[in-house]
Order: sequence, then structure tokens, then C-alpha cells
Amino acid sequence: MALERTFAIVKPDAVKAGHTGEILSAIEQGGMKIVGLKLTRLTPAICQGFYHEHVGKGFYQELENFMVEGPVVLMVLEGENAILRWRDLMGATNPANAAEGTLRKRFGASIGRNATHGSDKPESAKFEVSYFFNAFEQM
Ligand code: 3AN
Repeated sequence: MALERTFAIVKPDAVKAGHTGEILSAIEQGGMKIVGLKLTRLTPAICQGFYHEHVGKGFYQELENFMVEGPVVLMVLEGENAILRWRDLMGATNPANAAEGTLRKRFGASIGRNATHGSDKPESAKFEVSYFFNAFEQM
């Protein structure tokens, strides 16, 4: 087991629907610590930098349009195996395939509008955390 940090987003659909509190609560109830937190609105340029691996793919424009449509909550989470634990809490990318009780099952509508984001591996977590949070913004 390793103490890890990962990056999480409450996406515009879930913020708009008023699920931010329940999602933050699920993180804390799940035994992880929120060590960085901000409410902001992404721009297309910020989105392109963040999702650089997906720019040019067929679904990218739809993803960008969605991610800039309203405020998002950005977080840094800490805990033992936080990367995998946060992904388990979120469930599968496509809410239709997500397990009962997971956040994407509860709050996601489709593979595009799927309520939350989480880093998929340590290298992504490192990049994603530092893309949005400087050292003074992480406790
Ligand atoms: P995850 O967020 O589960 O790691 P990725 O990295 O494969 O999933 O995809 C990044 C984001 O792009 C997903 N969270 C999802 O919202 C969106 N996405 C992925 N595949 C599609 C698709 N086929 N159509 C629309 N959006 C997609």
C-alpha cells in the first residue's frame, strides 16, 4: 500500500444538478482526504491542455463542449491507493456499465456526461494535479 494523491473533477452536469455535496461526502466517507479544492470554470484552451491525450479523437469536441458548459469542482485527493480507490468509487466510464452504488451509476447520464473524472495512473495523477494546483494550494 502506498499513500497516493490523485486528481478528481465534479463535472458540469453533477455541479449543475446539485450533487457536489454528496460526491465530496462519498470521498470522505470512503476514507480519503480532500487536500486541494476549487470551484472554477474551464475554457477550451485549458481543456485542450488537460485532455491533450484525447485532442483529435472523434469524441474530443463533444467532451470539450461539455466540460466548459458550467462550473466544475477540482480536487486533489489523498489516501492509501487513492488513484484506484477513487476510480472504484466513480465506477466505469460509461454509467451504463458502472456498478450499483458508484457515483457514475448514481449521477452519470452517458459516457460523455458521466459526472466525475479521476486520474487513471500515477503519471496522469502527477500531471493533472500539477496542471491545476500549485504547491500552496495543496494541504
Ligand atoms: P476516464 O475518465 O474513465 O479515464 P477516458 O480517459 O477514456 O475515461 O476518457 C476521458 C473522458 O472522455 C471520459 N471521462 C468521458 O467523459 C469522455 N469520453 C470517453 N469516451 C467517450 C465517447 N466515446 N464519447 C463521449 N465521451 C467520451
